[in-house]
Amino acid sequence: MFEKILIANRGEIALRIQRACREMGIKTVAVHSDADAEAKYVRLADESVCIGPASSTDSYLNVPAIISAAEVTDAQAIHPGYGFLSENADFAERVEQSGFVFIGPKPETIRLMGDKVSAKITMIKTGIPVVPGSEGALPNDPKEVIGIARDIGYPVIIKASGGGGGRGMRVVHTEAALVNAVNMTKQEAQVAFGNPTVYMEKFLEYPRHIEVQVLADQHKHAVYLGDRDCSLQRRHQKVIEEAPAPHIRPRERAKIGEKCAEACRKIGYRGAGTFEFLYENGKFYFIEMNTRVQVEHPVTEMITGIDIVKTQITVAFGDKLPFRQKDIQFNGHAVECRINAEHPYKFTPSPGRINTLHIPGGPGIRVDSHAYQNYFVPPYYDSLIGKLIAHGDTRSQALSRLRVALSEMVIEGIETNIPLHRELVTDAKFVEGGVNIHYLEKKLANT
Ligand code: MV4
Repeated sequence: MFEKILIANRGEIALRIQRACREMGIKTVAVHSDADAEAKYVRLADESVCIGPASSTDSYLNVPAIISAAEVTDAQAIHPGYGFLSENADFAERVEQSGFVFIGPKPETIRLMGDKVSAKITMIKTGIPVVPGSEGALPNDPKEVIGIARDIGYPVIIKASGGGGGRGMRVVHTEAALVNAVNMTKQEAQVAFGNPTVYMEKFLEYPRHIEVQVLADQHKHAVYLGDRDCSLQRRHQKVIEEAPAPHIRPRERAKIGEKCAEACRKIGYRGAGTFEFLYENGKFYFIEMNTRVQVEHPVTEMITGIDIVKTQITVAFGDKLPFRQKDIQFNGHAVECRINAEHPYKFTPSPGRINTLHIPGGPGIRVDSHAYQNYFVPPYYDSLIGKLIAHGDTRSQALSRLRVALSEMVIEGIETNIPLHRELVTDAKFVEGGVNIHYLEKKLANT
């Protein structure tokens, strides 16, 4: 196994990756900005290297500084976490060219999935169901574009191939608005992503966001770890996630899961991955694939007992997956609340010092957080300060445990979204399960 891994990230995920390494007897190198010099995961790491000033551009996105840190500390592999450089194919390539292992898929796979048109074409070829649409880049000829939209039927959505995660999209309701909308989206895409390519899909009005977690090794083995429902979101930021997705029959889960695992085998996927789907009227429609570990990975870990981060490391080393699909059992239900340093209803960031911190516990409760009493939440990065995850034999038990845990949890000195979570976990529609992607924003607009 690797003897030393550099963790190219910060916050709760840096601590999460470090815990996996320490459990495996692997030494860790933390890299950090000036603003994170005092962080818990920096102190707990075997070694640490300051890679630049507070601004992410100069530190956590500073590729030469990260590679140099790996060189001077003699690390063998780099774990990118999520966000920052985690889905940057050029970074993965530089890591490999410098003689280190990138803990993730091959650079060409990251590049393939980063381009949403090539990702979608790839998935069509492997038999994954996709949203009906242009099935490739839109042509330049406006007449052809109008014809494609007529075939699909309005409303349609125009998406930038270089976008993803909600960036570079435009919904079009009428033919009169189409050509202008396509041109606007192209221009914006050129500015934002340096790539004017756009594609068209049927706009699904009330879908759920359901994603499938996969793990694959470089020996063509791949498994699915079931699904997660991440529909409760605001402005493309997930707020609560859960596994499994409510009201999906086991047969249906196995069918879409097996398709995802099969797609991994066909494309030679390596590592952890997530297939994102929209789910409407009983059907799954692929939209994007994420090639990183995700924020919400713990809910899948809780229901499968599989450590996704440890598995990422073993398959990056070249080991075979230590289990087959038949070995994977889904046990109960898990729900995660993202705890953010922000105003619970205005959503304005609330950095500053945490002067009181009480972390909940008890059966089925897991808290992934780098925060501690007197920790200063820096203003430079995203506002996630931790995740509260509750597991139970049933969804109802997981929610009961989550309610108790939220009632015990105290964070003072900064504002957090804990009061919002306390409301959401008693919301009648959420408790029923299966709300669509617009539910939270509509609820917030009405209160
Ligand atoms: C869509 C859609 C409806 N129809 N595509 C937003 C994020 C990006 N991953 C894809 N997104 C969407 N694509 C079609 N054909 C609605 C969304 C969407 C959304 C998707 C998942 C979770 C939250 C969302 C919020 C608004 C819009």
